[in-house]
Amino acid sequence: MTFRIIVNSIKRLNLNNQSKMNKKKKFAKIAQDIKDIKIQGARNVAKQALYAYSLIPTKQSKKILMSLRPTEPMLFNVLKKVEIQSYQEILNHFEDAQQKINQEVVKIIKSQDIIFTHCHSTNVVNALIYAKKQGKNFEVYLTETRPLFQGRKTATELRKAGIKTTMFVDSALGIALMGSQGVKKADKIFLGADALLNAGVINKVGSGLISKVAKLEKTPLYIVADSWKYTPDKIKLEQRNLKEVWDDAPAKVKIKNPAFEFVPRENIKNIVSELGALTYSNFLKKVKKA
Ligand code: RUB
Repeated sequence: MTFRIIVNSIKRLNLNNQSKMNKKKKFAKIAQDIKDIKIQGARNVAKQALYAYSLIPTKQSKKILMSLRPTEPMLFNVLKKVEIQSYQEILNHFEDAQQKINQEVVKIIKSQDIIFTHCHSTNVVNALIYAKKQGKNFEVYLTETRPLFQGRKTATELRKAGIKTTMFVDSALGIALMGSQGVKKADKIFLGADALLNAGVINKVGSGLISKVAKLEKTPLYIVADSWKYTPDKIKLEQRNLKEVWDDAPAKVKIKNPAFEFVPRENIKNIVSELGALTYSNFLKKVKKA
């Protein structure tokens, strides 16, 4: 759905008095920010969409919110759960799940580890900050994550927490993962997830290549993610605005801007969720029961 269609759909929402107008404005702002990736990351998108839905809890508003980010099953799951769970219960889930994830991640990190991450994942960043607070001494390598530079957000948050942080341009990820030019090779990889599927995971573009290098190098790859990102359904991979890549590109230069990439389950050591740090098949068994 393009933004014009979102705005027109919002106009049709049947609201009349002043307080309803304010809610409508807030709703429109959140919907636009999700669409424009000003609100980024699966967890933040789902949380903000839930808040927007609480402002205007109608079928039409749900339809708008569901259309904003096709690669985010947590968004769909939360908007379905809101029919059977209260707003507060769902919010509590986000916090409880993060705390359980933190407990698992702290067990995985060993002293002096170099941990590689990519893009910005709230589940990953929060867990790393928790590990640091628990006295774990480790270093993080991360990528810039072009074209939107989410790596800068990750680096800023990690440094604020006093974590030793080194940023690499995206195309230097081989140097960070394999070690060369005086750079020590990363010991572990922590990636977030947008979607946890039966065959593997979807995360920021680059994650598929990172997982292949991880396999070659025998570097354990952990997916750190809330289990509410699971879906048995087929998920569409978002293609983003080409202007993000090159605003004034010469005519006829073809540009591709895929936002996400598939990571096959064979390349993943564990899914670290609130259900525990589990192999892929054990995670699927548990999540299907849950
Ligand atoms: C963000 C991204 C993150 C996941 C998980 O992509 O790929 O790794 O969404 O994030 P974008 P979280 O910035 O394009 O949305 O752990 O915050 O749910």
